[in-house]
Amino acid sequence: MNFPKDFKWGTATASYQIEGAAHEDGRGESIWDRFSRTPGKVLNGHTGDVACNHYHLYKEDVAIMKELGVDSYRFSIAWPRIYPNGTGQINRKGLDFYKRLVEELLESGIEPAATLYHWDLPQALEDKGGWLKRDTARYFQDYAAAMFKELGDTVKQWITLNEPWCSAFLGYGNGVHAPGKSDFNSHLHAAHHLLLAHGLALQAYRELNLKSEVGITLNLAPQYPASDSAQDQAAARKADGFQNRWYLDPLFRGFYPQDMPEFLAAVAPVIQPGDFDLISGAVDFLGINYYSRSVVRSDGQGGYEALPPQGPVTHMGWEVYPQGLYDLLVRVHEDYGPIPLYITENGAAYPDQVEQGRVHDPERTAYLQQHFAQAAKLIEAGVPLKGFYVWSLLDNFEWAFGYERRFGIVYVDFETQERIIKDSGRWYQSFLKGLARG
Ligand code: JJW
Repeated sequence: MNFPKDFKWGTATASYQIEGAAHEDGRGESIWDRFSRTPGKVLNGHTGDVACNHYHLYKEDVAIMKELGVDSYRFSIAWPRIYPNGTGQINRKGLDFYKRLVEELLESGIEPAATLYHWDLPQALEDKGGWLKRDTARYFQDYAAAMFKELGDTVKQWITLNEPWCSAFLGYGNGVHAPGKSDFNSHLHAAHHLLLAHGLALQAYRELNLKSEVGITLNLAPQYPASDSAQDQAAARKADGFQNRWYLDPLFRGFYPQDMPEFLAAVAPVIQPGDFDLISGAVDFLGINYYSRSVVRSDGQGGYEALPPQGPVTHMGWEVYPQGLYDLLVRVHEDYGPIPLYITENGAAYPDQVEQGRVHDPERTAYLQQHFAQAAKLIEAGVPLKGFYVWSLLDNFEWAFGYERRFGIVYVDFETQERIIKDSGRWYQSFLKGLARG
């Protein structure tokens, strides 16, 4: 496999999934604190109260990354640590944690890449309507601007939002994620306000003339038709509109897809003049989280349904389909480029076990190796792919699945907080060692 010398290899995490210390140093309540305490919402009633205790063990975790040899670390900043009520005065103790983390990374020769919103909205803002309200986008702009000023170019890559489809649809459309609301039409209001929040943060970023890069991360999944019938092709096109184009089009073309009349009617009431100029402001890169694909067919009534997985699956039940990464990025490049692309998440959950102090996870190693190979193919094909972040550095709180789904290349014993580099982590380490680096 050949990669350019300046290709960025990293690992990724998110604040609520790893930090713990949920009540320390003035951190405010987030929607995930509230949601995880709501009976029946998270497997086994797990919460992020302790998680990987990364808030206290960050030096050990940075040392592990240094040992692995990664170039960059993608983490997220918890809004409720900075503004416990979402807005007002900065909580300095919360901010200091991220300053210490960034300093530790820089001293270890690892580039910090920070996501500003990875799903942990301050509960105080949710109490006022959360992402269903336009004001939340304004509060986000203030928070983002403060982080750009405080951390500036020490963070080499800024990511405004992680996976707005998940925040909007899972949070407000089907209720599987916090805040657990379920109304299809209003989830599109949430999506619009999230996109607007991105646009407003981008505007604040540009005013500061920083030298680092800014972008957004989307969870995209290619939607393949089950057959070449016109009905199945139309079904795949609809699924693609829902999952992918509803976010890509406003960001890169300045309006929502015109072939989705029901969606357009639902979102119309919250669109204001000028919104699309903000939303489609130029980004320096697009981050893509890729895990799997869908194969869809017509349901015979103008809608669509997904077929069961067509091959091997991970512990999430998601089909392992490396070719989908290639197809997806070629398509994004052709339809929305040219724009530098990063894979900001890719990885797999498998039910790992410790055996004599080791974790043998050949399936995860194979998953990563196959997806790295597709990344190499993409570069060969001329797609401007600039980096790849493995999800995740650590086993962590996998949202509605609690600690039951392990994505880490480093095992975490949640009783003792012991970390063990899995065989896949060792494989990544030797892969990185074998690269010709400048
Ligand atoms: C969809 C649930 C039916 C995370 C989903 C649930 C049922 C339509 C992994 N990415 O932990 C997608 N992850 O925090 C970000 N990606 O549907 C990072 N996507 O709805 C990782 C979960 C996910 C999902 C989870």
